[in-house]
Amino acid sequence: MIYNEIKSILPQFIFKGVYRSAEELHSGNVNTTYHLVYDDHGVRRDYTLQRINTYAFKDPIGVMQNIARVTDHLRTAMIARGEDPERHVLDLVPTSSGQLVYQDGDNNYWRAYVFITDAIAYDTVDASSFYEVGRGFGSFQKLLIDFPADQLFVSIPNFHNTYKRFFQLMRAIDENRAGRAADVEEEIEFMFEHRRMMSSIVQLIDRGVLPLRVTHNDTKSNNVMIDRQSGRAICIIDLDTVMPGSVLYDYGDAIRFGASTAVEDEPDTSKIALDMDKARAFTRGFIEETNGFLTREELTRLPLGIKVITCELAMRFLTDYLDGDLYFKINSPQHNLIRTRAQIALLRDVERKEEDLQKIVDQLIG
Ligand code: GN1
Ligand code: MG
Repeated sequence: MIYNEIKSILPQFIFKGVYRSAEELHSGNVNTTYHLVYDDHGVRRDYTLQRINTYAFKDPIGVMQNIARVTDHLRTAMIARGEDPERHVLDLVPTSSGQLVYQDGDNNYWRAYVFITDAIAYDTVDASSFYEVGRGFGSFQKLLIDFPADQLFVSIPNFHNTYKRFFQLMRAIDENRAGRAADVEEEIEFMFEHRRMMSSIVQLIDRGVLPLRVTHNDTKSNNVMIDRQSGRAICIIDLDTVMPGSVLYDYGDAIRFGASTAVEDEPDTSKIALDMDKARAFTRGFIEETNGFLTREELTRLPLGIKVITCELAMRFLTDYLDGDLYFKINSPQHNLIRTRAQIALLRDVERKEEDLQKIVDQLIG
């Protein structure tokens, strides 16, 4: 029962009112998330409680300090623009001892937020909401433009360093911990064929062609809350991987996830393609918000982000499959392999549509 998993944690946070119910939310692949409902003298209070995955995040306190700094900055920036930050910026609930995170006796780290009510996070998103998602991530970037990047702790080193991730795959093949390497020769071959392409953003950053900015680094459509009433993007969530990075990854990851015709772990790869209407809708929203400050070098290369990030994720899933599923949560022994194959199928379609994607971007940036 869910209550038993969390009952000793609940009193550690300053939740208002009396506990009523909890359900687990299953959309994340890394952390474990619960939606809590409290009753505060007849007023309903909703909260999010999360157990941070410490295999992925080695320093949860550093992660939480980043989130506190970033949300403070967003709040101040919104107030300065005359906007109301309530429901628009993640609101951390402190622990009873005033900390950002609670460490339990089993070395688990927990954190809590005010749950954003009357809003929805889409796992599959239609074109008009995806336009909003584009605006949301674009404006997030805009609000953080003057955030001092050197104050950010690097929550996962080399997170989008696809060049290094390739060598992690090599290591996993070599170690073959789960005895699965012989079953995935085709997928390994695919990664070798894409080796140069996948390192191209890292190289452009190294050469100074692309700048580092404060980026979100996990721009799935379900990390943007859309207001149920207005249909507008209101709040960017999941700030765990806010770090210095390239905007190409944020753009690319959003398209990879939101413009696919199938879910990220679709077993039937014949159903997987890139939906160009959705890609166009997101790109329009994103460019509307960012056209004033992204460089020409960044804007024109946005489509490269889709290829690189799709390949990177295929490789991360494959690496985890070879390691015996240590990183991503799985719901079947083949889950990481299914995810790998789905990403490869998507990348093949992105490659087919590359020129059209470039046209969309070129038209919108004018
Ligand atoms: C993980 O758990 P979630 O959904 O926030 C992962 C992302 C992947 C994503 C794929 C910290 O995100 O990098 O793109 O799964 N997060 C981390 O669904 O590794
Ligand atoms: Mg995430």
